Amino acid sequence: MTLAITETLRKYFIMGSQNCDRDPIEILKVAAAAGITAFQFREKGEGSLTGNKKLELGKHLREICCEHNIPFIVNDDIELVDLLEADGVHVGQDDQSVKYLRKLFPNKIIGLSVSNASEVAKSPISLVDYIGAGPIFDTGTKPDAKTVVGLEWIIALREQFPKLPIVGIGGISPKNAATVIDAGADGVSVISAITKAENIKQAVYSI
Ligand code: 3NM
Repeated sequence: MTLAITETLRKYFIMGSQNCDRDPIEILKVAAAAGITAFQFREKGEGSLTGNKKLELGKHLREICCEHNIPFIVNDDIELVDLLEADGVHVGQDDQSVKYLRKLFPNKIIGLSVSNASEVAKSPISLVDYIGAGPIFDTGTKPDAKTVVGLEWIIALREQFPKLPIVGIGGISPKNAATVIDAGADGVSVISAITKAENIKQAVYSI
């Protein structure tokens, strides 16, 4: 059964090997069995794999998502989208343009990060399937994260786009995930809340 995109966003786990002090394959296996609703392969930044090693890890992670019927989304890397037959691609403001991606992938999920009103103004929002809004809270995971936008950013986006699928990102944990949903997001994206959790299963249940 295929979930609606809003349901797909509810527990959206993002990970690359650089986020893990355990085997990423084992982390994803536990998270997938525990009920994440989407996965993004984000092999990016300091310590990340490249080339064949990146591809090989991607293949393992893709396979786990197939087994659990979880959408597999690739961060930014178009070549990998094709090679791994990903369900979608997520880009930031400085990555490939959404217009180009939509031409390339008419039927895949396309997600775009937006952190402020001027980014929204210059983005072709009607071409994306969802937007990632953040950083909602302080995050130690992305060194170049933009200024914290708070729950107000979710509230503002929801007001401007009543029907647009929105997922919050940045510093989201079991302690604050409900506030992000209450503010109007369809779901939460997390990295460290799962990769660094002592009990991954519990973390997935609680976000
Ligand atoms: N993008 P954690 S914040 C990948 O604001 C990413 O667009 C962000 O990691 C944005 O869940 C972020 O560990 C890091 O805080 C999220």
